[in-house]
Amino acid sequence: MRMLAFVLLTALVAPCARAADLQVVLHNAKGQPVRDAVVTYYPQGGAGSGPIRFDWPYRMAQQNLQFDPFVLVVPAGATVAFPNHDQVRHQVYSFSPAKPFELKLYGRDETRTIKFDRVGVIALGCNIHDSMVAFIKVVDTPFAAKTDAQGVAVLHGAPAGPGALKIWHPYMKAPGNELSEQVSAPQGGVLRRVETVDIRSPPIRRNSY
Ligand SMILES: [Cu+2]
Repeated sequence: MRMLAFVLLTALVAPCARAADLQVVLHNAKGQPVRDAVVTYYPQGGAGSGPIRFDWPYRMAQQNLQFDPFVLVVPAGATVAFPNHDQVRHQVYSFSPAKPFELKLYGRDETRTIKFDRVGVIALGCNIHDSMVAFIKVVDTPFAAKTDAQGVAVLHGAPAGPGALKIWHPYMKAPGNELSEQVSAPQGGVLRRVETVDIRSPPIRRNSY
């Protein structure tokens, strides 16, 4: 009888389609954590409709002659701000097919915005400072996160069932700088993947000014 009560209780608190968290832990062959990788998840049954929103700012600042952050994830259709916090002027551009653009020179405490409609990777540079490099990853799934300094990314609320888990890093040795694998999100709880990835050293760029 007690067993039956337990089973009934479990059935009550566990609705049939609970969402799971997907946790990805990335390191390189030396065991060092890999940060700034973008982890996305595409449930086979679709991710639902409606606008995608992330809880971090859609902002690519210029500070201390660098872009900040190094990698920014935004949903397709997002408008990204490019504030300049430096004393000097920057001229931000991209040749990437997903959104080629060039902002005119602009100075301290000024900002510009650009809308990114197409899914893809936008490599950013500055015409004045060759060492400034950053990437915007435009995605079409609500399940997206960046690995932190410990190499960890967590995607919350993935629906139970199969789907494609993708891991992208601008310097990953893989076709399109991306790995993809089929996983199955459990009914609740956490699916944890520990992955070893091969990351190239970034190209050395020096400022020519
Ligand atoms: Cu610059």
